[in-house]
Amino acid sequence: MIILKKPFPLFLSVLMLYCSPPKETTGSADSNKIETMLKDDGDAALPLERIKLPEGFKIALYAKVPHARSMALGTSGVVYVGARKGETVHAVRDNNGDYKGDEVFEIAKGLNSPNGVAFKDGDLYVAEISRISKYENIEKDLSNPPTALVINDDYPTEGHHGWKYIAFGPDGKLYVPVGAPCNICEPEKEIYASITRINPDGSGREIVARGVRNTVGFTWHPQTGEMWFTDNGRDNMGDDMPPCELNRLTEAGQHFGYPYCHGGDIQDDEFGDKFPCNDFVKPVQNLGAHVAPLGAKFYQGDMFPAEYKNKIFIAEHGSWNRKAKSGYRITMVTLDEQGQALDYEVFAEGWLDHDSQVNFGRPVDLLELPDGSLLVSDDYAGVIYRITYTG
Ligand SMILES: [Ca+2]
Repeated sequence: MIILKKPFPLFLSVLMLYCSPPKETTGSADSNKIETMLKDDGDAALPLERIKLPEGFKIALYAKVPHARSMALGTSGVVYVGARKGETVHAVRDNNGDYKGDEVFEIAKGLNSPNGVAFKDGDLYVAEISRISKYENIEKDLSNPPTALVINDDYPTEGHHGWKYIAFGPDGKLYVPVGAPCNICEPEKEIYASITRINPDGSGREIVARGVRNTVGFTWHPQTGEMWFTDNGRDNMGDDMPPCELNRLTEAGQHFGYPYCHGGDIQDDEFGDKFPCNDFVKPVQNLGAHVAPLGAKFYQGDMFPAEYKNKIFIAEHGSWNRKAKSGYRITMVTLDEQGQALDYEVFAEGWLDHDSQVNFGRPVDLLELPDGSLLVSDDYAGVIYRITYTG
């Protein structure tokens, strides 16, 4: 596809010759800003017209951020962005309120898969593979970020499922998952395949969920305060087995089945004989096999039509080893008053072209802005999108 760029108006070009040069906005020796590259025609760099949304919704680019993974919102509207493959945590600032990021800052560099970011009381928390750090009073000066304070460096060091999503719960504790260090195995230490929580100072670690293969996205129900999380199903049981999962934690210490049982009633072909599936908490909703569900958020805003409120949106990053790719989309699950799933449907798709099997992006995390629009990070394209409803 040929992308036509708008010609730069001649009179502006001439004008610029006689004005002082534009202020430096790209990275330089004394700056931690990177080039954001968002221009009026910036959306043309990606084929956003291929993304199908329900009628009345629109998608646009919000920012370009290398390896954009988990997102957290600061008090002043700054969006913090973690990275799994990169080594840098970024912050995006929209200076003029037009819902496009104007400046992207490198907040912390040289980290070990800093996938997780969380924000609380003015401080930024970053999770690497085995370490949680805090950047105090981060918004005082994004161009001169503070030194990291390590609050906990006692998490396992395995890279396999070691990258972390983190978030603060309504109890004020920081929730930190620990994936299984394998595709399928019965780990010796109880911390693997769990979700833990710690105090904001890193102390008091306890396990709150077990039997979780690899959750890379969780949130809390706005009314019940219960934790909901996605889980990525195991590989090598076929293209359509087992399903990935959307789960709900109603009591600390619950076990969600891994490695014995998948999707509520599928016994694992290696470990399934050890315990019956009924010993474990079943998913609220089985998701597609290999779709790789990551970020999950209940929609709380007023921008989208009323029927979207309290639905849970899920970013499906997409399969990596399925014959025909699956996922690469945003789905949503409709729930009844008791939190039972009524429907699992596609909200946004088109990052993957099913005919050619080529994808131009992979959704990772979701973040609702105060105006009710929804940000979507994409670590494949290295961007953040913003979805709005305009009717
Ligand atoms: Ca802006």
